[in-house]
Amino acid sequence: MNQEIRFAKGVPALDRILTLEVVRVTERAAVAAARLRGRGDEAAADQAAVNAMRSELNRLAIDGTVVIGEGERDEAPMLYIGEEVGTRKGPKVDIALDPLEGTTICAKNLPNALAVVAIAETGNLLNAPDVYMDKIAIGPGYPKGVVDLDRSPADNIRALAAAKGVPVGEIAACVLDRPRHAKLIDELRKTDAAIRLIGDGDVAGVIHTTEPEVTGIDIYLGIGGAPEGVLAAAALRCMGGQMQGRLVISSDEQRDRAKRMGVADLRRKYDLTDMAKGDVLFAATGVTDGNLLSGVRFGRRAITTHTVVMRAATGTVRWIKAEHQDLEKFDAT
Ligand code: VTB
Repeated sequence: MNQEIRFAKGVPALDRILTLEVVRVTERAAVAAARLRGRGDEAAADQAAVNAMRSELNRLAIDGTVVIGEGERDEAPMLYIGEEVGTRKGPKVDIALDPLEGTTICAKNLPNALAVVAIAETGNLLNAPDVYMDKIAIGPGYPKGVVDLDRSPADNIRALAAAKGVPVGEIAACVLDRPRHAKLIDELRKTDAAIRLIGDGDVAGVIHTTEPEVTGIDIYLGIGGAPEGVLAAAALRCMGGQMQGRLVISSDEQRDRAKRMGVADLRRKYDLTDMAKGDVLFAATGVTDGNLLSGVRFGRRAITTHTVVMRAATGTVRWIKAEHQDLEKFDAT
């Protein structure tokens, strides 16, 4: 699969060893966040995850630049956009990350909080500003273009049901539970589709479309963060599926920010490869229990983590359940 990516320059695009090394980065962030699950303190959990992810990233043999991170340099002291990470002895890569995707989920100990990282060759990840993005995503196995951001939600649901060969009432859509989605939810309900309303965590929401038999989700729709859109696109590039996104710019300040980050056409409809091109690695470790990944377990003798790690060039998806018996490694910086 995807031979043209793998051998584009006669050598594998990304070092395959990285595929396994990157697991430690999300594992460590997830463990740090999980220690603060259910404490009602979003900021503390996020900070713990950021610290842990950063120190582990700096051990990776990469010459990395954060392109999707914790924010712009003046607002985020660590893992800000433009921060250079890794040992600097290794391939030049761009990194999209979210040490704790779903800070509120973690603070409330609800399902599907994740620690997430995506790595691609320099220039291959969309440098999305921290604004909203309108998104639509489905899993693999459907004809290209079966759904489209520019069609009505009802048309999309009907087309998806027809392609899946099921009645519309058996299609389930995942939507962020926000007042801005009142009209979308109303239109979806009129089609008879089932809606799963989620509080946060649309990276997980998009990923869930790739395994509808396990997650019960066929399609993700609605407006969430643009950085989360790029992370989700990186995951779908590896797992298969279709996704489109369009920035939602609601102020002059946001427009200027987007322009500064190199977005020429603010109304552009991005597809998967516009958001994550070439070879891409993606890893996510469960912080809280979720539909595809279990959360971190603190046992008497070991800490158990559950991670999915995958690579676009080969389409290999690995589910790694790790038992960490050397508990001190999680305390060292
Ligand atoms: C979503 C959600 C994230 O931001 O992208 C959301 O998936 C969008 O922002 O987990 P609003 O909360 O303003 O709707 C998160 O909640 C993360 O911040």
